[in-house]
Amino acid sequence: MTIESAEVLVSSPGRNFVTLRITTSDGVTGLGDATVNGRELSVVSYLKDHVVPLLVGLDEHRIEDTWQYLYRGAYWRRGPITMAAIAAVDTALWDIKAKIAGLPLYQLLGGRSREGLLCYGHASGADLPELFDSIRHHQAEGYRAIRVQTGIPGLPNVYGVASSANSATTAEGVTARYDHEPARPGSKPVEESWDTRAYIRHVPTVFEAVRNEFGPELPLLHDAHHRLTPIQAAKVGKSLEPYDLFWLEDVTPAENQAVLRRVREHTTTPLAIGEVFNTIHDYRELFEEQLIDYVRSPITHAGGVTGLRRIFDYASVYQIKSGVHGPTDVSPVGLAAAIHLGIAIPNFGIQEYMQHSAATHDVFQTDYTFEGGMLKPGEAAGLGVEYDDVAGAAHEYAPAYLPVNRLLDGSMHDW
Ligand code: CS2
Ligand code: MG
Repeated sequence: MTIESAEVLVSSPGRNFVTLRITTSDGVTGLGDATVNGRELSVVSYLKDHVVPLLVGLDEHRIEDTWQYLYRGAYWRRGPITMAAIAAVDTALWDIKAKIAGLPLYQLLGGRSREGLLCYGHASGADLPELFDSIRHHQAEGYRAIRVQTGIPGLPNVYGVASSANSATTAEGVTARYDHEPARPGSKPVEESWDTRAYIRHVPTVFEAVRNEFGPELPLLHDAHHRLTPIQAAKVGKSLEPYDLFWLEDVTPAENQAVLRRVREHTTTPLAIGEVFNTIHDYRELFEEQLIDYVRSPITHAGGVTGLRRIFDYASVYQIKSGVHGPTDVSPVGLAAAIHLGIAIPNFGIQEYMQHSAATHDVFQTDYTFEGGMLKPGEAAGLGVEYDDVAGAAHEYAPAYLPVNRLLDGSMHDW
């Protein structure tokens, strides 16, 4: 058997997704997620123009060799576009291999190491009453760990704060304050403003109020979203120690990882980094110097099952755990793959789970379940995801960009 064809499917049920579907000469199909939020068409072109022509005729069982062929053979290695394309091929081939074996993918990855994956959801609010309402809503949905993001006094709009304007009905038919979808339709990014000093003053007061309202047990997470200098990150981490966070995420931009030495010198708040990383090489310093506690890369952006499993094995040497990125811009295909990998690895930490909309689940039929605050893979052979072409075609692609971020004096800042 060989790879007979590969289709690049673009669909936008409320947000843009790129999906690769590989079909073998025996008619077995596999799916891979290739969605890079705001740069979807770049991956479409990379796949259509430079990957799909190379796949036809290859042995679909040679997953590792195909990964190496696409990584080393490209010459221009790494980066979000290349690695998302490789991820999609890799995930689709694992889907195919598991379907041919007649097993759910996790069985090919070592079988279950746990019953389910502890998840966290995104609670947010422009102010404390809205935030508390959102936390209660997520607890009512079963979440046992919750990310907390709020507005900042004096700033009009801030990353991570959902508005009731973008509420939607989830797959379970629950009308929810829909999780914050950062990509905004339009031909240019919207501009947001930022004031680090206001943020640093405000964020400890938020977690003090949340702990007073919800008690000391609830695992709380927070995303600083790349916006702090090392010493500002150290200050925030230290100021949050009394509130015992599960993790503080993306405290600084990812390029210079050595700066996290400064953060680690000042705070014991656990650190999570890596949702924008896409290869094992991005983590070397962070692992070997124990600069982080959780790895954020998702299947979709880190070279697929093959790429991410290698990263987790490396992390386990340093007692670092998984914290896979699971926003709505990782498609149900990417999420399903993360669930199959997460149920099998020894160093699972937590899985991010923003619920996809009902419209998204019209396109992607899945068999994973969310109950009791845990995601569990289904028992269907492969990933357990089917793509509905008719539903997919009903949602035309429209450009949508992540915002850009400027300081109050107009300087560009990290979003
Ligand atoms: C965020 C993401 O979920 C998170 O931790 O950092 O929502 C991120 O903003 C988006 O995935 C960007 O597309
Ligand atoms: Mg994040």
